[in-house]
Amino acid sequence: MKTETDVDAVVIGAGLTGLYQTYRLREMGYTVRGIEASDNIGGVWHHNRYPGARIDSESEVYGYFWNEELMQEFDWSERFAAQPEVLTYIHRAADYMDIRKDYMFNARVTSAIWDDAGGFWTLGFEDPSLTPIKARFLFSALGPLSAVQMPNVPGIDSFQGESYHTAAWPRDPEGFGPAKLDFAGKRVAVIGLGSSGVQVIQEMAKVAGELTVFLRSPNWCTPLGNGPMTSERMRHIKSNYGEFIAKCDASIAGFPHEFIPQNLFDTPKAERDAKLEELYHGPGFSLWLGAYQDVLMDPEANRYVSDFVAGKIRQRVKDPKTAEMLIPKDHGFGMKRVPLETRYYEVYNQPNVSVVDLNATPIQRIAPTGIETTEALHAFDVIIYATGFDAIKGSWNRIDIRGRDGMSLKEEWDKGVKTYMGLQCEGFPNFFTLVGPQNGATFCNIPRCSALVVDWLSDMMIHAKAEGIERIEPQREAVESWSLYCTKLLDKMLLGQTNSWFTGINKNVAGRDKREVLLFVGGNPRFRQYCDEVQEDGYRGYVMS
Ligand code: N01
Repeated sequence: MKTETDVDAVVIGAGLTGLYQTYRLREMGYTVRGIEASDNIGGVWHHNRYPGARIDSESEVYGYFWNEELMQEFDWSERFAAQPEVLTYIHRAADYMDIRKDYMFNARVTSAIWDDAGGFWTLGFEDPSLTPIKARFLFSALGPLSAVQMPNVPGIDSFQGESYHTAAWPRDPEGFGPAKLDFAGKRVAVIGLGSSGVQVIQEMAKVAGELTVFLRSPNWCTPLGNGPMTSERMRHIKSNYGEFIAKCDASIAGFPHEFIPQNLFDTPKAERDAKLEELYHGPGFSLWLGAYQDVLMDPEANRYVSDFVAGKIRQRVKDPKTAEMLIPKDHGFGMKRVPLETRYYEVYNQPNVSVVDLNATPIQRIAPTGIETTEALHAFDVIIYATGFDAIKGSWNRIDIRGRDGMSLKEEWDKGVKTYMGLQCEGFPNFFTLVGPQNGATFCNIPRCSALVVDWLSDMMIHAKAEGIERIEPQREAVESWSLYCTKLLDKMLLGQTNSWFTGINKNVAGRDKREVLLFVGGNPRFRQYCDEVQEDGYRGYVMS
């Protein structure tokens, strides 16, 4: 017998994706409750407030393209907006959706249990004073990069100075940016050289008395190309938003960059070198996502571009030994997420900046006064952990999610992730993983691509409402076939053969040392086409009752 629920649907997460999904469900006439662990909206932009945090997407394509009014109203001040402005944008979007009233804040979900007989989910909370909620449908918009990960070194709590993780940075109580912390003249350590590390290093180098970078794996970084957004350019964007959207939607990852439809070595050397030079200095991911079509697939073409970028690092970093340390040796250009930078490499020419090579002298422990490597105890006033996330699966693994017969999502995913369209897993009815493993939005410009997924799922929910459908789950064959499709696509890409969060590797998390197929790398157009075909085919691969 059907059990009454508190609400039709729950959406976990108040980031860009969760807010929009909640809004769409409400507007379709579902009763919906948004649930957020934090005290406010914004998701990663609420938490990642470290100095220097900004988007690597062009500002105008980082947002809700469905909201024409907001697009026409909002003026971005920089080509690549800084974190406080992105969060301001999200708050303005929330005003438009009048969405805060639909959310519970300070409510960390710790369990989600499916009742197969009653056909509903029960969500339990960390805070025992919160009453569990029953919902027919569960949408998880947890964020693939939100489960904060500390390094697995002993002694972290023993440190007597200040310490911060980039993704859990203290907030300005009066604004949307970071707390006003004073690093002037201090001895600051940064561990981690991903996108967060690169950005925070650039800022710390300006103020710290001594900045020490603890380097384990350097990344290939290219210039961001930031600058003020002139009112003329903003006007141009507003009058031509349609073209910007079309360009993003035609590209593999939802950015305004397209691969050159030509192989690198088919282009005369002088021409290709000039092109690489132009792309290197181009905005955003110009070189990563806008170079020759074979660079991310053909090892030789990739080596050529890697050598080109290595040459840039050697030019920009004066000390040859330091330059060599900063050139990746374990992967080629673009096989991992490319951090974008602004005078990052020049930081290493400053007298107040030094590097500790952790490959030569690994960290032994965090000591009360600093960081102890196999070589020395380095004393600090501040340690900044830019050590990233338990990416993609981690956000879901931190909740006890149990489907039919008590099946644990984490245990299933430990055996190997399998999904249908990155949206549903077998044995977990009415449960949707937005921007989750193997979803088209995860290897994409997330606000744009996740909104497309939310729209698609919302069509499915409209259909469900019209047809009185109360249970949606994927067929086993559909799951097998989607997961195989993801595997085949990833196999063609060099990034599939590289250890990184893209492929599920995390040296800080036990059991995360084997590569996995967590991404759909077929590109946004192909994912959308697949979605359209499934829909036209009466939601092929989904069992609805
Ligand atoms: O995290 P990361 P992130 N000892 O995982 C090192 C998005 N993002 O927060 O590779 C020493 O990339 C680790 O070294 P290794 C973006 O998608 C976007 O920087 O494990 N070092 C690595 O260098 C990005 O890709 C934006 O050897 C340790 C670093 O920490 C994603 O978030 C800005 C260590 C972690 O790098 C994640 O970026 C920021 C240890 N024990 C983030 N543990 C923008 O849009 C880890 N490391 C601009």
